[in-house]
Amino acid sequence: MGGKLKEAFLRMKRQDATDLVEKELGSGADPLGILKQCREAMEEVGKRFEAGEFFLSELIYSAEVFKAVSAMLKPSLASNHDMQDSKVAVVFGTPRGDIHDLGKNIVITMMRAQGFTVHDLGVDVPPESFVEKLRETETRILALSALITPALVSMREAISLLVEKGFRESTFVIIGGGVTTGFASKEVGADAQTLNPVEAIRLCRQHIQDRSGP
Ligand code: B12
Repeated sequence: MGGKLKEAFLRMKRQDATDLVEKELGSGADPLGILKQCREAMEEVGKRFEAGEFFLSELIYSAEVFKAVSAMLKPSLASNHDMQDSKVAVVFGTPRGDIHDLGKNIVITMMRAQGFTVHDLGVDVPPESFVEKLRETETRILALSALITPALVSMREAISLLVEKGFRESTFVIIGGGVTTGFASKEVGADAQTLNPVEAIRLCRQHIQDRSGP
């Protein structure tokens, strides 16, 4: 299906994309595999935008195709859980200046399906709001999503504010989103980085287990 699904994204054919996904899900395909293909298709949309072959309208419409597909994937992603873990709470958001949220919303769906409590602050979130939410909810994990390069600076600002307000030691900071890398993670002062939602869930759970001791 890979080629056909990518083609549907690149030609902005929402109906074709949802028909393909419906068929795949019906035949028992792995929803994470389908998600991976959608992400790759969106990357190609981004490349064509960068190359001047696509315009903002194509970015917007591809997001609509992605939203339609992710609405179909969500029930299977949400039932794809191994254990319910109500001990894990996370403050999540896209930092100041960045309004991308498709990937963030997928990760949140999957975390909630695992029983995590997720405080979703949305997009374009100022550093103060992250700190305030961590304080108010006594949450010890901060998850930040970034898709544009300037948002890495906003991530660093948010983490610097954690340091300033005395929350850094007690907070595990995990970052993700297309523009992040392991190198960027070190640069902004985060503890972990991944693009894989399953790995993100594992890292958060691991952190809580390590903190609570044997
Ligand atoms: C769709 C899209 C849009 C949509 C967003 C809609 C929405 N509601 O999110 C719209 C049209 C609004 C948009 C706007 C813009 N965009 Co845009 N956009 C994209 C595009 C094509 C796809 C992004 C996407 O949703 N991918 C699919 C999701 C599922 O992938 P993901 O977010 O990476 O998430 C996965 C993982 O990263 C992970 N994950 C995500 N978050 C987190 C968080 C944590 C903690 C963890 C652990 C994991 C995790 O989980 C997901 C699972 O697969 C990308 C291309 C690309 N290469 O990404 C460009 C792209 C991100 N956009 C870009 C640009 C330039 C813009 C604009 C500035 C364009 C403009 N001239 O106005 C504006 C920015 C506005 C702003 N201030 O933010 C550039 C950024 C370049 C850069 N490095 O700075 C890109 C890379 C395109 C390009 N190649 O030029 N965009």
